[in-house]
Order: sequence, then C-alpha cells, then structure tokens
Amino acid sequence: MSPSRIASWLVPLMILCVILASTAAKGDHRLSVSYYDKTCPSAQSIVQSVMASRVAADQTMAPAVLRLFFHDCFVNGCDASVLLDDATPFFKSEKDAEPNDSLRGFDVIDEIKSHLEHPCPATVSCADILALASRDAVALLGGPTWNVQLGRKDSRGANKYAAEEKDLPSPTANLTELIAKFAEFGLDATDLVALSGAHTIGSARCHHYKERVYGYDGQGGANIDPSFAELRRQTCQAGDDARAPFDEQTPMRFDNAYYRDLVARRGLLTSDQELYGCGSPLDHLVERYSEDGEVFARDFAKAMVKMGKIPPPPGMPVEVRLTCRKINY
Ligand SMILES: *[C@@H]1O[C@H](CO)[C@@H](O)[C@H](O)[C@H]1NC(C)=O
Ligand SMILES: CC(=O)N[C@H]1CO[C@H](CO)[C@@H](O)[C@@H]1O
Repeated sequence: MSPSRIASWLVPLMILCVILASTAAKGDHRLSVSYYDKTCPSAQSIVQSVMASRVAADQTMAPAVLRLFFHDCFVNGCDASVLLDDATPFFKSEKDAEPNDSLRGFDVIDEIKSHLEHPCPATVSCADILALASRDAVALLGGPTWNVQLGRKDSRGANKYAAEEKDLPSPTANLTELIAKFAEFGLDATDLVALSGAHTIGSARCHHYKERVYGYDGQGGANIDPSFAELRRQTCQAGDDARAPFDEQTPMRFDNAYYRDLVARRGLLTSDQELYGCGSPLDHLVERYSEDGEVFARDFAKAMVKMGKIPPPPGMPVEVRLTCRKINY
C-alpha cells in the first residue's frame, strides 16, 4: 500500500476513534426517565414500596436517605461512592470521612437493592436507587415528586479526601463559599437556595450548630434571633451529639417552613441562615419560598434533577454493583 493510501485510511480511522471515545465518555452518563422500562419495569415500584414501609416505621429514614444522596452527588458525582465500605486497600471509604458523621440509611439502600436483585439481577445501579429513594423520601413526607432521570453507573472507587476536605459544603460556610461550592457542580444560586430547603426535614448535632448559637462571645453570632440562640444553647448542654430539628415548626413535614425560619432568623446552621438576612439578592428568593410553597416545590424538584446529573470524574471506572457496599470483583 502506498503511503498516501495508508494516510487516506488513517484519517477516517482516527476520526472514528475520536467519535467513539467521546460517545463512550458521554454515554456513561446519558440519563433518561425510561432507562429501566424494558430491563426492570418494576424498579420504581419496588423502591417506592420499601421506602414507604421503612419511612412508616421510622420517619427519620427519609431525611437520612435524602442526605446520603446529597453526600453522594457532591463527592465524585452521583455514583454511589458514598455507599462503599472501606473494604479494599485501594481506596478509603467516604463513610469514614469526618463530615459523613451520622450518615444513616445504608441498610435501607441495601434492602431496596436486595429486593431488586431478584426480579432484575445486576441491572439497577445503586446510584439510581439513591436517586429514586430520595425522590420517594421527599414525597412520603408531603413534598413534591418528579420524574427521576436514570441510567447512572456505580463507581469502582471512593474519595475520602474529597469528602473530608473539598467537596462537601461546610455547615459553617458563608454565602460566598456556598455559592462557589455549588457553582463547581454547575448549580446556581437558585439551586443553592432551593436545595437547602431539604433542611425542612431532619436534624443536626450540636457539634454543627454550636458555633452559630454561641458565637464568639457566647451570645450567638449576628443574624440570629436571641431567643432561638438561647433555646439551642440549652439543647447543646446535653453535649455535642444533642440533636435539634432544622425546621422547628414542622420537622418531619416537607414544606416551606424552613424559609419562614430563615426569615425569622431561626435557621439552625450558619450555612442555612447565610441564605437570608445578609442583604444579598437571595433574600428576595427566600422570602418568595417562605410565602409560596408551590414555587419552592417546583424549584426544589428542578434542582434535584439537576444535582442528580453531576457525573463522576471522567475516566472513573464504573459498573452496576451487585451489592451497594462493595465493588464487584
Ligand atoms: C467567606 O469565607 C471566606 C473563607 O473563610 C473568606 O475569605 C471570606 O472573606 C468570607 N466572606 C464574607 C463575605 O464574609
Ligand atoms: C456511617 C459511617 O460509616 N460513619 C462513619 C463516619 O466517620 C466516622 C469517623 O471518621 C466513623 O466513626 C463513622 O463510623
């Protein structure tokens, strides 16, 4: 073959390789609502029924599962890395990282997975289970529902360093830091305010709100209702593990009362109250959500879909795990 003939072969071949490589990278994270319609038509109803029975037995499982999904998506993308036990010498588990303390609900995800493996072996990813279970958690406590985009894969690695140092928003973060953190994941300020509304359910440990309620002088920082600071200092007297609800009005109802707390300067974490009262343009949005639960519900659902699309890092090896706590061997 003459050199020019080879060259004429080589160029289309190279173009083809580039096309294949780029579709493979994107194909890993092309999500669709109908992803399991043919391969596991019962997937959504199985997730829903396990969630319904677990939340009926223990309502705190709803915020626990929702929190798992947040922690998963903010560290390495929504790839179920948060579910991995520290089982191999090759990576550290995110479960062992500091901010994950008190992450719960792993057994709920395990239970869903085992129910799914029977009708649909090795089909539904743990990352998709988390996305569906979070949607159901919100709906079960009276919140909105939405169509979940599906087709995520589970990663074969976890990232303890990112979970500890880098990717998770800190409970003491200021607004600038929060906006920057969310922007890293393609989430804008509206998404930040809407997703923070997840704190309409669940609770936090004193360890995470003591800085806010004691402040530097023991009286609580600026931008806090003094009677609220006093109330939570009393809670903290039981120690660092003493829990307080994020939303003191309806702690187990997924509504917009969280925003009314913020307007009253009774947000629990520094990172909650930062959204309101600092004279930022977000004050208006917090007020809007506090007055109109429908607008909040719509924006929350939209932001959850957006967050659920955060992809794992390019080149991360992925699979559909057989057990959510372990990579396949
Ligand atoms: C927010 O926190 C960062 C890092 O701690 C700090 O550099 C910045 O000045 C703070 N911004 C405001 C507005 O307080
Ligand atoms: C649920 C879970 O595995 N939590 C772990 C988070 O990290 C702490 C300490 O770093 C562990 O003690 C917890 O077991």
